[in-house]
Amino acid sequence: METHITRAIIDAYLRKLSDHLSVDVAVVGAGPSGLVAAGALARQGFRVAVFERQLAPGGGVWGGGMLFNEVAVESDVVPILEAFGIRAKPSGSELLTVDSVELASGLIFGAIQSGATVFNAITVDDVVVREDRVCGLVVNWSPVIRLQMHVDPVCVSARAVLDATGHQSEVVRLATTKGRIQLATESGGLAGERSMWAKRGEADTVRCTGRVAPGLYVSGMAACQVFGGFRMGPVFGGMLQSGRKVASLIAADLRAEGESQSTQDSPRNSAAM
Ligand code: 48F
Repeated sequence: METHITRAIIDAYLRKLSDHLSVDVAVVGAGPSGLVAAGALARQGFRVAVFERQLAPGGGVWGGGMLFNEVAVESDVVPILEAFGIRAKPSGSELLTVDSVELASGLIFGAIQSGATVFNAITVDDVVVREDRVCGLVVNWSPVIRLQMHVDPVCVSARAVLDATGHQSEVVRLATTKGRIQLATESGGLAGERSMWAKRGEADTVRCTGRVAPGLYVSGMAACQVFGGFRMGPVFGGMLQSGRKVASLIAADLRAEGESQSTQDSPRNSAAM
């Protein structure tokens, strides 16, 4: 019995990992923006893997504001919440509140049910860059990195990489430092997140969301870090909208690439060559 349990787990995990060594979209960070993006892309039929450093996906959602486990959202994100089966309550102002445990667990469950695969306790440690395009990730077990064990990582290739790592924008940092990638920002580098201004921050999160280099996209607080947006604290509407926006940008880019690839591969073009 014990051997069967172990074999079942190992076989299932290795199958899952092996099925995601080459994906359409690799999402780094299972916070709110990454999970909404992962769910939306998976629903459209893209192969999506989410890599999350922590054991528990959910990012900064669980703790609400200062461990009061409720978060605020604007009413225009109710349709996004409803798509995940998450309920919002009136607050007595124009804002609604959501139980942060319901929000985190609902986003995780919804993303997975939509077809995204979440790999927890895995840290993205580096990027793979070819001809100035980010085309993959270097990953290792989080405990290996935390304990500074001298163990080489492995690689995953991706047509698009989404940095949804929150305030540190870790993937973009790696792309600029080790990958020597020039960013689509004014300076070519990170502009840096600005201090708290909830209303501006909410709008900035969505405005800053997008493609930052070939193959590399940013959402959520990582987008504010890269393009210099304000922070907003425990109000999450901008994060959810950011996830939805980046999913539609990535989907459009991948479809356009797919079409140009199939035009290049078409028999008519081959004959012309
Ligand atoms: O920070 P986080 O929740 O991302 P977000 O979508 O949302 C931000 C809000 O939670 C909050 C806020 C509210 O409005 O400002 O902060 O921008 O989640 C980021 C996730 O990325 C993981 C990290 O553990 C967290 O769960 N992460 C960060 N770096 C790495 C990583 C890495 N190198 N590899 C894997 N996961």
